[in-house]
Amino acid sequence: RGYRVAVVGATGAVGTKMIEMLEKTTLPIKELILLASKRSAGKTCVFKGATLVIQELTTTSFIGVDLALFSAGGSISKQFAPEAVKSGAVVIDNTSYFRMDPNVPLVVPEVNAHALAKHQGIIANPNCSTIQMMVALEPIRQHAGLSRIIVSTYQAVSGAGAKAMAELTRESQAYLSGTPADQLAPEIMPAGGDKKHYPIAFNALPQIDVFAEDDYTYEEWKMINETKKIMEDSAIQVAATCVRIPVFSGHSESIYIETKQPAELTAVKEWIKAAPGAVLQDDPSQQIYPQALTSVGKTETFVGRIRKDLDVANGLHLWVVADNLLKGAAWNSIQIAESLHEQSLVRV
Ligand code: A2P
Ligand code: 11C
Repeated sequence: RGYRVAVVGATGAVGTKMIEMLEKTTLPIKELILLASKRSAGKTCVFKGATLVIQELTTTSFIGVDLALFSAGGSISKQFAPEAVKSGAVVIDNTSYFRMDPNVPLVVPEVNAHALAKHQGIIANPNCSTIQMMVALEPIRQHAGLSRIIVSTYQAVSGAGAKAMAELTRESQAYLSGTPADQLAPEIMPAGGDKKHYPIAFNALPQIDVFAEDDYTYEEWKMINETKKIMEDSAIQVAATCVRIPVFSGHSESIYIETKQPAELTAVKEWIKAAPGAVLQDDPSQQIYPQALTSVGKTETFVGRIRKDLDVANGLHLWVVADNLLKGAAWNSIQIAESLHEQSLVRV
Protein backbone atom coordinates (compact mmCIF):
# COMPACT_ATOMS: atom_id res chain seq x y z
CA ARG A 1 0.00 0.00 0.00
CA GLY A 2 1.10 3.52 -0.69
CA TYR A 3 2.19 5.67 -3.60
CA ARG A 4 4.74 5.12 -6.32
CA VAL A 5 6.83 8.30 -6.09
CA ALA A 6 9.34 9.52 -8.68
CA VAL A 7 12.08 12.09 -8.05
CA VAL A 8 13.28 13.83 -11.22
CA GLY A 9 16.75 15.32 -10.70
CA ALA A 10 17.57 12.79 -7.98
CA THR A 11 21.30 13.57 -8.07
CA GLY A 12 20.95 17.34 -7.70
CA ALA A 13 21.26 19.67 -4.71
CA VAL A 14 17.47 19.64 -4.17
CA GLY A 15 16.80 16.09 -5.43
CA THR A 16 19.13 14.52 -2.88
CA LYS A 17 17.33 16.48 -0.12
CA MET A 18 13.98 15.30 -1.50
CA ILE A 19 15.13 11.71 -1.01
CA GLU A 20 16.22 12.54 2.58
CA MET A 21 12.88 14.22 3.32
CA LEU A 22 10.96 11.27 1.83
CA GLU A 23 12.62 9.14 4.51
CA LYS A 24 11.00 11.39 7.14
CA THR A 25 7.55 11.87 5.63
CA THR A 26 4.37 10.24 6.89
CA LEU A 27 3.29 9.87 3.26
CA PRO A 28 2.73 6.17 2.47
CA ILE A 29 5.32 5.19 -0.17
CA LYS A 30 5.16 1.88 -2.00
CA GLU A 31 8.05 2.50 -4.36
CA LEU A 32 10.59 5.25 -5.02
CA ILE A 33 11.84 5.79 -8.58
CA LEU A 34 14.95 7.93 -8.99
CA LEU A 35 15.45 9.74 -12.29
CA ALA A 36 18.26 11.91 -13.61
CA SER A 37 20.19 12.42 -16.84
CA LYS A 38 21.87 9.68 -18.84
CA ARG A 39 25.15 10.66 -17.11
CA SER A 40 23.82 9.40 -13.78
CA ALA A 41 22.02 6.26 -14.98
CA GLY A 42 23.30 3.25 -13.06
CA LYS A 43 24.53 5.22 -10.02
CA THR A 44 22.99 4.05 -6.76
CA CYS A 45 21.40 5.71 -3.75
CA VAL A 46 20.24 4.30 -0.41
CA PHE A 47 16.61 4.87 0.64
CA LYS A 48 15.32 3.42 3.93
CA GLY A 49 18.14 0.87 3.88
CA ALA A 50 17.49 -0.29 0.31
CA THR A 51 19.87 0.41 -2.58
CA LEU A 52 18.09 2.07 -5.49
CA VAL A 53 19.51 2.45 -8.99
CA ILE A 54 19.14 5.84 -10.68
CA GLN A 55 17.47 5.62 -14.08
CA GLU A 56 17.65 7.88 -17.10
CA LEU A 57 14.60 10.15 -17.43
CA THR A 58 12.58 9.28 -20.55
CA THR A 59 8.98 9.79 -21.67
CA THR A 60 8.10 6.32 -20.38
CA SER A 61 9.54 6.92 -16.88
CA PHE A 62 6.14 7.81 -15.40
CA ILE A 63 4.11 4.71 -16.20
CA GLY A 64 2.46 3.65 -12.94
CA VAL A 65 3.81 6.68 -11.02
CA ASP A 66 1.34 8.41 -8.66
CA LEU A 67 3.44 11.40 -7.56
CA ALA A 68 6.37 12.96 -9.44
CA LEU A 69 8.63 15.49 -7.74
CA PHE A 70 10.57 17.54 -10.31
CA SER A 71 13.78 19.44 -9.64
CA ALA A 72 15.93 19.15 -12.74
CA GLY A 73 15.52 22.64 -14.21
CA GLY A 74 12.71 24.45 -16.01
CA SER A 75 13.32 22.96 -19.45
CA ILE A 76 13.06 19.40 -18.10
CA SER A 77 9.80 20.31 -16.31
CA LYS A 78 8.44 21.95 -19.47
CA GLN A 79 9.13 18.82 -21.48
CA PHE A 80 8.40 16.03 -19.00
CA ALA A 81 5.82 17.31 -16.48
CA PRO A 82 2.99 17.13 -19.07
CA GLU A 83 4.16 13.59 -19.93
CA ALA A 84 3.96 12.61 -16.27
CA VAL A 85 0.44 14.05 -16.00
CA LYS A 86 -0.60 12.16 -19.14
CA SER A 87 0.61 8.97 -17.46
CA GLY A 88 -1.70 9.72 -14.51
CA ALA A 89 0.83 11.17 -12.07
CA VAL A 90 0.39 14.34 -10.03
CA VAL A 91 3.45 16.57 -10.49
CA ILE A 92 4.97 18.76 -7.80
CA ASP A 93 7.35 21.00 -9.70
CA ASN A 94 10.17 22.80 -7.93
CA THR A 95 11.16 24.90 -10.97
CA SER A 96 9.78 28.29 -11.95
CA TYR A 97 8.36 27.03 -15.24
CA PHE A 98 4.66 26.65 -14.30
CA ARG A 99 4.47 28.94 -11.27
CA MET A 100 2.54 31.83 -12.77
CA ASP A 101 0.20 29.62 -14.86
CA PRO A 102 -3.33 30.40 -13.59
CA ASN A 103 -4.20 26.69 -13.79
CA VAL A 104 -1.31 25.73 -11.55
CA PRO A 105 -1.61 26.20 -7.76
CA LEU A 106 1.50 27.78 -6.20
CA VAL A 107 1.55 26.48 -2.67
CA VAL A 108 3.17 27.04 0.70
CA PRO A 109 1.08 24.58 2.78
CA GLU A 110 1.14 26.78 5.91
CA VAL A 111 -0.40 29.60 3.87
CA ASN A 112 -2.61 28.30 1.05
CA ALA A 113 -3.06 24.51 1.17
CA HIS A 114 -6.65 25.22 0.11
CA ALA A 115 -5.39 26.16 -3.37
CA LEU A 116 -4.45 22.51 -4.00
CA ALA A 117 -8.09 21.55 -4.46
CA LYS A 118 -8.15 23.15 -7.92
CA HIS A 119 -5.07 21.39 -9.28
CA GLN A 120 -5.16 19.93 -12.78
CA GLY A 121 -2.18 17.63 -12.41
CA ILE A 122 0.64 20.10 -11.80
CA ILE A 123 1.35 21.96 -8.55
CA ALA A 124 4.20 24.46 -8.37
CA ASN A 125 6.59 24.78 -5.45
CA PRO A 126 7.47 28.49 -5.03
CA ASN A 127 10.95 29.97 -5.16
CA CYS A 128 12.97 29.33 -2.00
CA SER A 129 13.32 32.98 -1.02
CA THR A 130 9.55 33.50 -1.45
CA ILE A 131 8.58 30.46 0.65
CA GLN A 132 10.36 31.49 3.85
CA MET A 133 9.07 35.05 3.53
CA MET A 134 5.49 33.70 3.26
CA VAL A 135 5.84 31.53 6.37
CA ALA A 136 7.06 34.54 8.37
CA LEU A 137 4.61 37.12 7.04
CA GLU A 138 1.36 35.13 6.78
CA PRO A 139 0.62 35.22 10.55
CA ILE A 140 1.16 38.99 10.55
CA ARG A 141 -1.01 39.40 7.44
CA GLN A 142 -3.79 37.36 9.06
CA HIS A 143 -3.87 39.55 12.17
CA ALA A 144 -2.95 43.01 10.89
CA GLY A 145 -3.14 42.93 7.08
CA LEU A 146 -0.19 43.66 4.83
CA SER A 147 0.10 46.61 2.47
CA ARG A 148 3.80 46.72 1.63
CA ILE A 149 6.92 44.51 1.64
CA ILE A 150 10.50 45.61 0.92
CA VAL A 151 12.93 42.70 1.13
CA SER A 152 16.70 42.34 0.72
CA THR A 153 18.01 38.80 0.56
CA TYR A 154 21.35 37.22 1.47
CA GLN A 155 21.14 33.95 -0.47
CA ALA A 156 23.24 30.81 -0.26
CA VAL A 157 24.93 29.29 -3.31
CA SER A 158 23.11 25.95 -2.97
CA GLY A 159 20.08 27.76 -4.43
CA ALA A 160 21.97 27.69 -7.72
CA GLY A 161 22.67 23.94 -7.53
CA ALA A 162 25.44 21.49 -6.76
CA LYS A 163 27.86 22.97 -9.32
CA ALA A 164 27.57 26.41 -7.75
CA MET A 165 28.45 24.91 -4.35
CA ALA A 166 31.54 23.31 -5.91
CA GLU A 167 32.46 26.70 -7.42
CA LEU A 168 32.36 28.37 -3.98
CA THR A 169 34.58 25.62 -2.52
CA ARG A 170 37.09 25.81 -5.36
CA GLU A 171 37.32 29.62 -5.33
CA SER A 172 37.59 29.80 -1.53
CA GLN A 173 40.46 27.31 -1.47
CA ALA A 174 42.21 29.07 -4.35
CA TYR A 175 41.84 32.53 -2.78
CA LEU A 176 43.12 31.32 0.60
CA SER A 177 46.06 29.69 -1.19
CA GLY A 178 47.03 33.04 -2.69
CA THR A 179 45.27 33.13 -6.08
CA PRO A 180 44.35 36.78 -6.73
CA ALA A 181 40.64 37.63 -7.06
CA ASP A 182 40.93 38.38 -10.78
CA GLN A 183 42.33 34.89 -11.43
CA LEU A 184 39.64 32.81 -9.69
CA ALA A 185 38.10 31.91 -13.09
CA PRO A 186 34.40 31.83 -12.13
CA GLU A 187 32.20 29.83 -14.54
CA ILE A 188 28.72 29.88 -13.00
CA MET A 189 28.03 32.78 -10.63
CA PRO A 190 26.13 35.02 -10.61
CA ALA A 191 23.98 33.22 -13.21
CA GLY A 192 24.96 30.17 -15.26
CA GLY A 193 23.17 31.51 -18.32
CA ASP A 194 24.55 35.05 -18.31
CA LYS A 195 27.48 36.48 -20.29
CA LYS A 196 29.80 37.51 -17.46
CA HIS A 197 30.84 35.55 -14.38
CA TYR A 198 32.18 36.94 -11.11
CA PRO A 199 33.76 35.22 -8.09
CA ILE A 200 31.36 34.40 -5.26
CA ALA A 201 34.09 33.55 -2.71
CA PHE A 202 34.60 36.46 -0.28
CA ASN A 203 32.15 38.51 -2.34
CA ALA A 204 28.50 39.66 -2.41
CA LEU A 205 26.77 39.71 -5.81
CA PRO A 206 23.57 41.75 -6.23
CA GLN A 207 22.42 39.50 -9.07
CA ILE A 208 20.49 36.22 -8.78
CA ASP A 209 19.29 34.88 -12.14
CA VAL A 210 19.41 37.22 -15.15
CA PHE A 211 18.14 40.78 -15.45
CA ALA A 212 14.57 41.37 -16.59
CA GLU A 213 12.02 44.21 -16.76
CA ASP A 214 12.79 47.52 -15.01
CA ASP A 215 16.32 46.33 -14.10
CA TYR A 216 14.99 43.84 -11.53
CA THR A 217 16.38 40.29 -11.81
CA TYR A 218 14.14 37.25 -12.36
CA GLU A 219 14.75 36.21 -8.75
CA GLU A 220 13.41 39.61 -7.65
CA TRP A 221 10.39 39.33 -9.98
CA LYS A 222 9.72 35.83 -8.61
CA MET A 223 9.53 37.21 -5.06
CA ILE A 224 7.21 39.99 -6.22
CA ASN A 225 4.83 37.95 -8.41
CA GLU A 226 4.77 34.77 -6.32
CA THR A 227 3.95 36.71 -3.12
CA LYS A 228 0.86 38.22 -4.75
CA LYS A 229 -0.27 34.82 -6.07
CA ILE A 230 0.27 32.90 -2.82
CA MET A 231 -1.32 35.58 -0.63
CA GLU A 232 -4.08 36.01 -3.23
CA ASP A 233 -3.72 39.78 -3.10
CA SER A 234 -2.41 41.62 -6.14
CA ALA A 235 -2.56 44.91 -4.21
CA ILE A 236 0.31 44.10 -1.83
CA GLN A 237 3.24 46.32 -2.80
CA VAL A 238 6.43 44.27 -3.07
CA ALA A 239 9.99 45.24 -3.98
CA ALA A 240 13.01 42.97 -3.68
CA THR A 241 16.80 43.16 -3.93
CA CYS A 242 18.32 39.67 -4.14
CA VAL A 243 21.97 39.20 -3.23
CA ARG A 244 24.15 36.08 -3.39
CA ILE A 245 26.63 35.66 -0.54
CA PRO A 246 29.34 33.03 0.06
CA VAL A 247 27.25 30.78 2.29
CA PHE A 248 26.59 27.16 1.27
CA SER A 249 23.06 26.78 2.63
CA GLY A 250 20.53 28.93 4.46
CA HIS A 251 18.93 31.99 2.87
CA SER A 252 18.65 35.10 5.08
CA GLU A 253 16.28 38.01 4.46
CA SER A 254 15.95 41.51 5.86
CA ILE A 255 12.26 42.30 5.48
CA TYR A 256 10.50 45.64 5.98
CA ILE A 257 6.70 45.53 6.04
CA GLU A 258 3.84 47.95 6.49
CA THR A 259 0.71 46.47 8.04
CA LYS A 260 -2.81 47.77 7.42
CA GLN A 261 -3.66 47.92 11.11
CA PRO A 262 -1.23 48.84 13.90
CA ALA A 263 0.59 45.80 15.32
CA GLU A 264 2.21 45.78 18.78
CA LEU A 265 5.61 44.07 18.97
CA THR A 266 4.58 41.70 21.74
CA ALA A 267 1.55 40.62 19.70
CA VAL A 268 3.62 40.13 16.53
CA LYS A 269 6.01 37.88 18.45
CA GLU A 270 3.08 35.83 19.79
CA TRP A 271 1.63 35.47 16.27
CA ILE A 272 4.99 34.20 14.95
CA LYS A 273 5.33 31.80 17.90
CA ALA A 274 1.91 30.35 17.20
CA ALA A 275 2.36 30.12 13.42
CA PRO A 276 2.84 26.71 11.81
CA GLY A 277 6.37 26.22 10.47
CA ALA A 278 7.72 29.39 12.09
CA VAL A 279 10.09 29.61 15.05
CA LEU A 280 10.67 32.86 16.95
CA GLN A 281 14.36 33.46 17.73
CA ASP A 282 14.35 36.97 19.08
CA ASP A 283 16.11 38.04 22.24
CA PRO A 284 18.58 40.88 21.71
CA SER A 285 19.55 40.83 25.41
CA GLN A 286 20.95 37.32 24.87
CA GLN A 287 22.11 37.90 21.25
CA ILE A 288 19.47 35.46 20.02
CA TYR A 289 18.55 35.80 16.33
CA PRO A 290 18.23 33.50 13.31
CA GLN A 291 21.42 32.49 11.51
CA ALA A 292 22.06 30.65 8.25
CA LEU A 293 24.43 28.12 9.83
CA THR A 294 22.01 27.07 12.55
CA SER A 295 19.10 26.81 10.09
CA VAL A 296 20.82 24.13 8.01
CA GLY A 297 19.11 20.75 8.31
CA LYS A 298 15.95 22.26 9.85
CA THR A 299 12.57 22.38 8.17
CA GLU A 300 11.29 25.45 10.04
CA THR A 301 11.57 29.15 9.16
CA PHE A 302 13.33 31.23 11.83
CA VAL A 303 12.21 34.78 12.60
CA GLY A 304 13.90 37.42 14.74
CA ARG A 305 15.22 41.00 15.02
CA ILE A 306 11.59 42.14 15.02
CA ARG A 307 11.51 45.90 15.47
CA LYS A 308 9.17 48.81 14.89
CA ASP A 309 10.22 51.22 12.20
CA LEU A 310 11.34 54.47 13.79
CA ASP A 311 9.36 56.72 11.44
CA VAL A 312 6.47 54.83 9.83
CA ALA A 313 3.66 54.05 12.30
CA ASN A 314 2.76 50.62 10.86
CA GLY A 315 6.28 49.74 9.72
CA LEU A 316 8.12 46.66 11.03
CA HIS A 317 11.53 45.11 10.38
CA LEU A 318 12.31 41.38 10.57
CA TRP A 319 15.20 38.99 9.88
CA VAL A 320 14.04 35.68 8.42
CA VAL A 321 16.21 32.59 7.80
CA ALA A 322 15.52 29.09 6.49
CA ASP A 323 17.36 26.16 4.91
CA ASN A 324 16.74 26.95 1.24
CA LEU A 325 17.15 23.32 0.19
CA LEU A 326 14.64 22.09 2.80
CA LYS A 327 11.80 24.56 3.52
CA GLY A 328 12.79 26.46 0.37
CA ALA A 329 12.58 23.39 -1.85
CA ALA A 330 12.57 19.71 -0.87
CA TRP A 331 10.59 19.91 2.38
CA ASN A 332 7.94 22.27 0.99
CA SER A 333 7.46 19.84 -1.93
CA ILE A 334 7.03 16.92 0.46
CA GLN A 335 4.60 18.97 2.57
CA ILE A 336 2.59 19.62 -0.60
CA ALA A 337 2.54 15.86 -1.23
CA GLU A 338 1.40 15.22 2.34
CA SER A 339 -1.32 17.85 2.01
CA LEU A 340 -2.50 16.37 -1.31
CA HIS A 341 -2.67 12.98 0.39
CA GLU A 342 -4.60 14.36 3.38
CA GLN A 343 -7.07 16.07 1.03
CA SER A 344 -7.39 12.91 -1.15
CA LEU A 345 -6.12 14.87 -4.14
CA VAL A 346 -3.37 12.63 -5.43
CA ARG A 347 -5.43 11.20 -8.26
CA VAL A 348 -6.46 13.80 -10.83
P1 A2P B 1 22.61 14.69 -13.51
O1 A2P B 1 23.31 14.65 -12.20
O2 A2P B 1 22.48 13.34 -14.12
O3 A2P B 1 23.11 15.75 -14.44
P2 A2P B 1 21.42 20.79 -9.60
O4 A2P B 1 20.20 21.65 -9.46
O5 A2P B 1 22.08 20.47 -8.31
O6 A2P B 1 22.35 21.32 -10.63
O7 A2P B 1 20.88 19.37 -10.16
C1 A2P B 1 20.23 19.25 -11.40
C2 A2P B 1 19.54 17.89 -11.48
O8 A2P B 1 18.88 17.82 -12.75
C3 A2P B 1 20.50 16.70 -11.44
O9 A2P B 1 19.89 15.63 -10.78
C4 A2P B 1 20.68 16.40 -12.91
O10 A2P B 1 21.06 15.07 -13.17
C5 A2P B 1 19.30 16.64 -13.41
N1 A2P B 1 19.29 16.80 -14.85
C6 A2P B 1 19.99 17.68 -15.59
N2 A2P B 1 19.77 17.50 -16.90
C7 A2P B 1 18.90 16.47 -17.00
C8 A2P B 1 18.29 15.77 -18.09
N3 A2P B 1 18.52 16.10 -19.36
N4 A2P B 1 17.45 14.73 -17.81
C9 A2P B 1 17.22 14.38 -16.53
N5 A2P B 1 17.78 14.99 -15.46
C10 A2P B 1 18.61 16.01 -15.70
C1 11C C 1 18.55 30.74 -5.87
N1 11C C 1 16.18 31.07 -5.49
O1 11C C 1 18.73 30.81 -4.64
C2 11C C 1 17.17 30.63 -6.44
C3 11C C 1 17.01 29.24 -6.93
O2 11C C 1 13.03 29.50 -9.24
O3 11C C 1 13.32 27.64 -8.18
C4 11C C 1 15.60 28.83 -7.20
C5 11C C 1 15.21 28.96 -8.61
C6 11C C 1 13.76 28.68 -8.70
O4 11C C 1 19.46 30.73 -6.69
